[in-house]
Amino acid sequence: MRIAKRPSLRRSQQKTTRKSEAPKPQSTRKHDDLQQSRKASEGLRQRLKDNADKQHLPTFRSPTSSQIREQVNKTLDNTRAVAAQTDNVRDALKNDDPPVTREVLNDPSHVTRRTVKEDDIDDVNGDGTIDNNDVRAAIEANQEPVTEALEALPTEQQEMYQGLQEDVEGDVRAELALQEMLLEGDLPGEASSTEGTNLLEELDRMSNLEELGEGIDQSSLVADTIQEIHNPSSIAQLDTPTCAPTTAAIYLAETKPAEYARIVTDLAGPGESTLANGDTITRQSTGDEESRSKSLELFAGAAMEYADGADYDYNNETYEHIDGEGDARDGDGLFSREYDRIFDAITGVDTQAVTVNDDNRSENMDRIQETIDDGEMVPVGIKWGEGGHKLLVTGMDDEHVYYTNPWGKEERMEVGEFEARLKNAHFMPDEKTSFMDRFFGWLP
Ligand SMILES: [Ca+2]
Ligand SMILES: [Ca+2]
Ligand SMILES: [Ca+2]
Ligand SMILES: [Ca+2]
Repeated sequence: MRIAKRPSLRRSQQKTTRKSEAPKPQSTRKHDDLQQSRKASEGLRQRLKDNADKQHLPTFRSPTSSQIREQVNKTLDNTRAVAAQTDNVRDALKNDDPPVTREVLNDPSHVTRRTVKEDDIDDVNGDGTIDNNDVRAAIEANQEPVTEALEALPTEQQEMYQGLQEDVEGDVRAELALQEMLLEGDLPGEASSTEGTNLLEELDRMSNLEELGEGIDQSSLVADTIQEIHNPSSIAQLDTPTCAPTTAAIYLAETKPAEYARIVTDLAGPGESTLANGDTITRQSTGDEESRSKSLELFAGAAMEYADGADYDYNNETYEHIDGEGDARDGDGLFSREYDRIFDAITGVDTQAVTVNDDNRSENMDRIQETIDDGEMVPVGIKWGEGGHKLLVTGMDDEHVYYTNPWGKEERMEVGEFEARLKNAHFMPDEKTSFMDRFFGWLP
């Protein structure tokens, strides 16, 4: 039996979220209402037609007039719906409410959760409940194909894999994630780190670090990193004000998994890592009260310290940016220009931070769409409640914008509301940006 066909700890859909393959929403109530009203109006038309047939009268004078009538009704309905929606969004924005059209599409368990739920795995053993026994059943079913896949690798790589297997043993979710990365061809993986190493080599280096920073458990670090790279949508800031570096972590884990593993390994061991642009980031103290993964805690702290610049000392436990006078600045997140700094550093190119206002709003929506169509993801800042929130846009169609929320969820929002909330966006370099764009917009 082979269950690998049905991915268990589901890999993020963000790579494939495109117009034609948009994931299904959890709630389809709106859609159902629409279907019902469509059915109702079809029923009405049929009754009119039946009556007309009985009386030998034409239903509508000509196909043209019926088409016009239908079109007019449809347009009116749409206009009313859009107006109602716009009012809701306008009220929400005015009252500092969170997004009203937001829908959670996939909510994988955070890697430190240790247990699974419906969004992670199916009822593999068929006992009617979703729990770790299903993960064990999936692992068992994968044994044979895993052995086959391993035999196809050079001995050195087989040994690296076995070393990782020993590290994660007992953490069933990490065990399954490791298996699936092998079966899906993510291991050994492309040489995507700036050092030219692949994912297997970097995980192996992590697994064999001789000295680690205080409070870092090697096996947990390996297990967390494997699960995060296996499904970057599970990377979650939890209750910390770190949406910006967490979004950067998701971007890296998705686009250059070996690089994410390399940076985390550097930070966990030596305590310093040189990024793609040549700058160095430094490990911050770890051990916050939240149960963030150790990998994210390391990455986010170092990224924050780098992004807030030399004028601020970032505290990874209180999440404060302390100035030269010893005072914490207002707001614990990052400015858009600070996100630009870390995004430039991890991509190794001069990305463009664009501040969105009413004059360039629709132009930037087009640009996001074009970037998505080119297969790129777009980090954006949007108004969320009283403040802002960083997200990674992964898809867009006529009705919805799809994104990974650094709360560890894949979500979508209606295009109109997303557009109204958009504050800034970060694009790969081209000629369109202006210097001033880099200095506005604030995000916690
Ligand atoms: Ca079960
Ligand atoms: Ca700093
Ligand atoms: Ca610091
Ligand atoms: Ca830049």
